[in-house]
Amino acid sequence: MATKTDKKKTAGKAVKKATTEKKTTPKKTAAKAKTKKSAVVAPAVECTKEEMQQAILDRLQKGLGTSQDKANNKAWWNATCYAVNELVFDKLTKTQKNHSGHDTRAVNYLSLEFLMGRLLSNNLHNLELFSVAQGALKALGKDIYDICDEEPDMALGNGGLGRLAACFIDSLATLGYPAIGYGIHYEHGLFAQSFQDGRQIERPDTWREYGNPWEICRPESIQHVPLYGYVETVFENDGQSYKVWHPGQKLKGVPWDIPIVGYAAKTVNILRLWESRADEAFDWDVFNAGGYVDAQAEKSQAETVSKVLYPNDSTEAGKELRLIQQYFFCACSVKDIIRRFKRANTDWSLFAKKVAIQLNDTHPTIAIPELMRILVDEERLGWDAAWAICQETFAYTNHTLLPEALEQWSVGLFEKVLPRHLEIIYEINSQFLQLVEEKWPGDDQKKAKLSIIAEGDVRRVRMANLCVVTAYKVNGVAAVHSALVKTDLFPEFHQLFPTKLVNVTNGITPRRWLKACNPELSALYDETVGADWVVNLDKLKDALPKATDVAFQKRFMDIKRSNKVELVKIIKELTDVEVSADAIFDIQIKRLHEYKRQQLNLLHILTLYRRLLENPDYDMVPRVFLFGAKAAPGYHMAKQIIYALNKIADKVNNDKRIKGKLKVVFLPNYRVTLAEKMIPAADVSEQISTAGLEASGTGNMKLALNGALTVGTMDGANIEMAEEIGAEDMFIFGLSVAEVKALKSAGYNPYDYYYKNPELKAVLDWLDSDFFTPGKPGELSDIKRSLLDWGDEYLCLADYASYCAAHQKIDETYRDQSLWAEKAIINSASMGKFNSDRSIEDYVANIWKLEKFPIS
Ligand code: NBG
Repeated sequence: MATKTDKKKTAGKAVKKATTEKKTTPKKTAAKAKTKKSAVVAPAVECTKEEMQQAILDRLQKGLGTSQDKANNKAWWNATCYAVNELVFDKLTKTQKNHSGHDTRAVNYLSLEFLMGRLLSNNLHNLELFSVAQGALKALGKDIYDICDEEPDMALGNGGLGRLAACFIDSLATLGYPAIGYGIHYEHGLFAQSFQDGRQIERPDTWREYGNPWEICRPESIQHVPLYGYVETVFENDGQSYKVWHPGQKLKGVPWDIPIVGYAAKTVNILRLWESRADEAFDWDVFNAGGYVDAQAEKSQAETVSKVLYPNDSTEAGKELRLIQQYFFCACSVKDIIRRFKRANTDWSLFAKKVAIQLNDTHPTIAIPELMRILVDEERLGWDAAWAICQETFAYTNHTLLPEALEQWSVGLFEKVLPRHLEIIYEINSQFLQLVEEKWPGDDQKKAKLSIIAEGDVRRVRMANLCVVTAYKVNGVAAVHSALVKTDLFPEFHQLFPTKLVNVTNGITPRRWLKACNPELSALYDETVGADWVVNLDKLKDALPKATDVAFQKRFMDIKRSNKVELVKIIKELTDVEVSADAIFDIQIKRLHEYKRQQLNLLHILTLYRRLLENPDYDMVPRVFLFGAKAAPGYHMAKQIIYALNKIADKVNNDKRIKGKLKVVFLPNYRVTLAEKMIPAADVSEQISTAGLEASGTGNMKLALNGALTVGTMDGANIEMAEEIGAEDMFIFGLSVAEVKALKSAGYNPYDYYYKNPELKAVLDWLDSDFFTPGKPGELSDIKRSLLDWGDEYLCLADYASYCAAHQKIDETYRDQSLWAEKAIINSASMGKFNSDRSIEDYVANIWKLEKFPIS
């Protein structure tokens, strides 16, 4: 039998090479939890343990050509996935038939990122077959958690934006809405992270190196994508003209479908991911006439287009490829949408009634001129009719106010890659500027500011402006963010289109972020409020009266503790650091970015460390600071912060003088699967962005739902969380959005804080020494410089004192275990609003106007 050897081998490897995909499932916790059948929904799929067992064995033998005694865990995982697929595909076919039979209106969610994580456990939970599969595998001598641990994460996204897309498609399917997610079938998702002497090392992610059992290739729906070339104006006999784009190159888009199983499996939608290949139908004559680039280079470029997910905050390099990637994706998706529309319709005036296209950030903006191009040049609809369709079809979600994240492409690049699209954008812009002229006659400044084309040394296409001009609705992702979109980002657009800008507060799927990742708490809620909280998260409120019930508090905190014990093991395996489950687990998990202020957390850690060194008896509840974050490979300061935290961790964790009161752990290769282990074990959730800069945050919701208390600024969704929970049950600190603005406009000088606060000065000066980097003084000085000489753009020093005070309060509160438990329960039970089902219902009511079509 391969089991034991397999386990040992993997565990051995893991200690040596801390960052390989790890066995991270909290087995004991999960096994202890009773997986109760939902009381309100009938079993989604009929399948007995024996049938499941047989299906797995069949797949093992007939599908994978191996046998029970030879198969390793990877094969068992594959066989289990295929067995589950048989049930899923049946529902998928029924759903698709149902939707096309009714010619339903559907939303097409266009996103360059889908951060799906693992699918097996999620699909089993949504089919309500987790315990059936668990039993079946057990009977075959296998532990379901070991088997689930074989699955590589589908990490086709960077962070919150991609994970939001994944939560949304889960909710759309759960609610029974016709929807299709469109994305890219990246060969390599977000890089795998490891640390070498504390520094981040990136390795390619290989999620589908040995195939992916969840995906189905659909060669019958291949699309062809033109690029480069030139545009010809053709005149007809009646003097009318039309445009023909003669491309210099063509790509082929191959679709891979991944079934998205809604909870209780009433609907199985699809996520369609496009893979790029060289197009054999390439027009060599035209190409030769244009004579642009070397043919070989083009072939390999064709395959490069879907090769890698671009990390956020990347540099200039790869701009052309990134633009091509976006266009490739949009062209395939728009053509596919049209193909589906044409299956049942011939009348273009029905298009916007059948089709809603949601643009997830500006990344898929080129879908707008692409639809215009098809309607005007190919369908010959006439500009006005085509434009009317576009304006009724597209909606756009803005996810950030950070100027560097609002995409702009140089006109020159556009002209080279997408000459016809540039013409179309010019025409859209010229008509739009007439509107601006009508509203603000003679105001050239307004025109310059609102124009889709930014003038300057290098003229640029502003993708966000193109979105706002076109879309029928534009939404921000939390109330404060949407308000700032109106007042700060697009104030003139708001004047021009007063009903266009709206808010849809983000949410998270309770299926993955409570039911699957925290089985014990899930079971406690089943028992306390009824099992339908999974589809109606507001139900958790019924547990609020129990917040002061001592017996309930004990159960709630026992679960927290057992989750912490599991995380302690994972920490040991991944980093070899020993931590105690009695300490406060204080967790910051999110992309590494200066506006998210991991460096503020760092300053506070140094503050505690100094206090402990000055007085080893310093009275504090032992604290473990845990981090998980990837830095964009080209983002120097983010990488420095990782390095500094790792160096500080080395020192702190090995300093006997502080008697284990402080530990710092940076877990490598943060990803959905690791989040699923860290979140249930968190006591404190760090949501400490500079007010006004975190559009929403969604980790904040996941952590609170699992009973962590938030230390946070009044930013993003924290504000709405405070409304739901009550600010007194969170640790709110720091400047508000208004105060940030006031301080910045009054002229912020970080030195004022440095000289006035001796503790702050001491920890900053510490970074100049070689205390954390023996023999290499100055290695961490960049961080100090960025916080002083370079202006501390994100106001860490201004918020430092109040952040430390909030942490002091955390320490005091935690000493009263009953009070802490009460607050933890209140936090968790108040998260009903932040359910992605609610977000989707908001989108449906205010933007998409869909009808539900679950399979009966
Ligand atoms: C991110 C924001 C988060 C937000 C997610 C999802 C981008 C560009 N934006 O605050 O930073 O929660 O989007 O809306 O990744």
